[in-house]
Amino acid sequence: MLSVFMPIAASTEAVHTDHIYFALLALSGAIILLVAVLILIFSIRYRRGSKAERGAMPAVMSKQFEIGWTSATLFLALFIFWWVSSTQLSTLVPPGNALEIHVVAKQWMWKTQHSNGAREINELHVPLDTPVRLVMTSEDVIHSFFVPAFRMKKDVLPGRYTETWFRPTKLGTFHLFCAEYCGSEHSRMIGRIVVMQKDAYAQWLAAQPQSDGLAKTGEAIFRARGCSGCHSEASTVHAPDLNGLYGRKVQLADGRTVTADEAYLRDSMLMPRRDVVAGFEPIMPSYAGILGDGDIVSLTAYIRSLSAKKKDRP
Ligand code: HEC
Ligand SMILES: [Cu+2]
Repeated sequence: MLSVFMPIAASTEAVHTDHIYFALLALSGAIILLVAVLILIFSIRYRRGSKAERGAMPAVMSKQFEIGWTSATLFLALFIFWWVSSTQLSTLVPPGNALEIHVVAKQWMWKTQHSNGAREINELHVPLDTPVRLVMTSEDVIHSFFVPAFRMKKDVLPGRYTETWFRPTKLGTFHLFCAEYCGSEHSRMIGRIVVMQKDAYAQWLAAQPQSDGLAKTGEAIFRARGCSGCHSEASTVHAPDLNGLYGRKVQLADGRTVTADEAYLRDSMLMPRRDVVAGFEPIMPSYAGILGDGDIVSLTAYIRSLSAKKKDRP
């Protein structure tokens, strides 16, 4: 029934958003109805010439009554605030196991890239029931990634990375629109999201021509930002070898042992003083404010790929 009025709801977020939407609609409807009915009753009861009582307020309209309904509405408003903001905030924090997809918008197309490097234009294939995290940026002007079936809209900005995520709950093909006016062909900046069964997605992904993946981008940043100056085998600086680092246990100078996961790699780049590796001087500069989120994602993929290569070696 609802699908007559609303686009199909094809993600967990869409269902939550619709609950809020219909609850607010029902609440506003009830208030409008109450006010309209009271207006009607009063305008009949107190019409000119009627004999209705027009003296002081009846005793039920006491101070307690005023305080009661004022605080009841206050708490209702606070509840709505809590409900909506907790739902909205959850879109900011993707689950840790989310599939990562890079999106680049430009006049006038969407370019998407999967973690193995497979690229698509104006299309995005994703597996069912899997959290998908989008890391997005623009090559020119502001665009906005809008998928009505997921109730998802996020601006895509030049020179900055924005992130969002969704968990598709229905198989099928869904519209992707640009929701920020971005030039003469804005209205034609349309794509589609194809939600597939997990195994069908795996097959589809394996069949795509490989191209430069995140790791490759990360490698370029690794050189451009001077990481390789210290961390390469040829370097004269005493810095740890990053080959095989990912997933390994690392002994730190202060005696702790940590596992080199994504968070550790990220902290190593942004706060190198916090986890100094045993046997090394804390000479690595902090890259906070220098590396964007997307750079860190690519560098992490690159460091991860160094582990993979190591394993492949005979
Ligand atoms: C000036 C030399 C220097 C530069 C430049 C440098 N590093 Fe480091 N890096 C070090 C040293 C020395 C350590 C070990 C001490 C520590 O943990 O701070 C280290 C530690 C690390 C670690 C933890 C290694 C482990 O075995 O646990 C990572 C990851 C890392 N660096 C990545 C990077 C990345 C990525 C860049 C570029 C964005 C970079 N480094 C730039 C010198 C450098
Ligand atoms: Cu656009």
